[in-house]
Amino acid sequence: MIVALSGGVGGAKLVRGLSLTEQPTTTIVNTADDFTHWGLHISPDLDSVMYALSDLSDPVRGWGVREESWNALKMVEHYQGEHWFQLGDRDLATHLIRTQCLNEGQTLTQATKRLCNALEIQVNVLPMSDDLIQTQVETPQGWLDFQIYFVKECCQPEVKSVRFQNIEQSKPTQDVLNAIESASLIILCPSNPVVSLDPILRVPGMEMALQAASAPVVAVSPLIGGRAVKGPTVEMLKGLGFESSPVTVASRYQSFLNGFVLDEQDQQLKTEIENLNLEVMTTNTLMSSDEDKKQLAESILKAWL
Ligand code: FO1
Repeated sequence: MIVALSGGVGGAKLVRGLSLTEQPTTTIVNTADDFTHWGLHISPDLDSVMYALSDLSDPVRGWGVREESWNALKMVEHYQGEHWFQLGDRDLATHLIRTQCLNEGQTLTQATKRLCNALEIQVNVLPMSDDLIQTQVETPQGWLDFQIYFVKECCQPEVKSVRFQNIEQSKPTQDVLNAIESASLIILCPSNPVVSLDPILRVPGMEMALQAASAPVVAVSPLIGGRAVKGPTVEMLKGLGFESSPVTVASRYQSFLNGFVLDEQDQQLKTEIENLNLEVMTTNTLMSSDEDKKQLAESILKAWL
């Protein structure tokens, strides 16, 4: 079993690549971006992973469902309701069913299973925790809930620090711990290290589980030639006082990491990362097409499985 730790859009691409190799895969997904909107429980990263795996993702936006219509959103706007977060009509059904499951007393893991079964997804998609954990970002305007910072404020405010509300009281699910224990390879997807992978790693017990895992643990760089493919990774690392470099990312994971995948554009950093006692592979990590996604997944499996 391959286990992939993933955030939203970028991570979901590699999870899709893994699914195309037909190796049995479990993905553990960040849920600290979750929030309540229009009374519904939205899990943006679970949504992105589910839509990528069921081939429903909108290829331009990267999030949400393709061939979407926006009638509900227009009607909400007509009522002068909150319309800064764009929920399309097809996407809305996901949040309605998820919220209904949760209101009936199901866990987020059970609700996710129900959605994934209906979408005929073969990958086992697991929320990192069934407890509610919420990312907040400290900016010059004060602490902002993550989606306010990310969507409403378009990632414009400077990031001074980040916190994950309720994380100390949370725990990983038994499904997550079992997956890590029985994995034959664990992959950290090229997701934002600050707000996508860090919440997964900071759930109490997660780093210990990774250190104890018998499988090799490898991370894919979220940076290519000094830039993130999408999202505010560079700005966040800099705002927190780190150098925005794959070396920073590899160092963060060093206590449990065995290997690192570096984009070929960053070849010059290979020795520096090898000096962290990591086995480094350089390859194309930009995943534009399904072919790229599968190719990256296959090279990782070839090197470490
Ligand atoms: N991202 C946006 O930039 N604007 C949106 O209006 C938006 C709506 C949205 C609805 C459902 C969903 O699952 C995701 C959505 N996203 C939107 C993406 C998402 O909020 C972020 O990409 C992640 O939270 C960061 O990983």
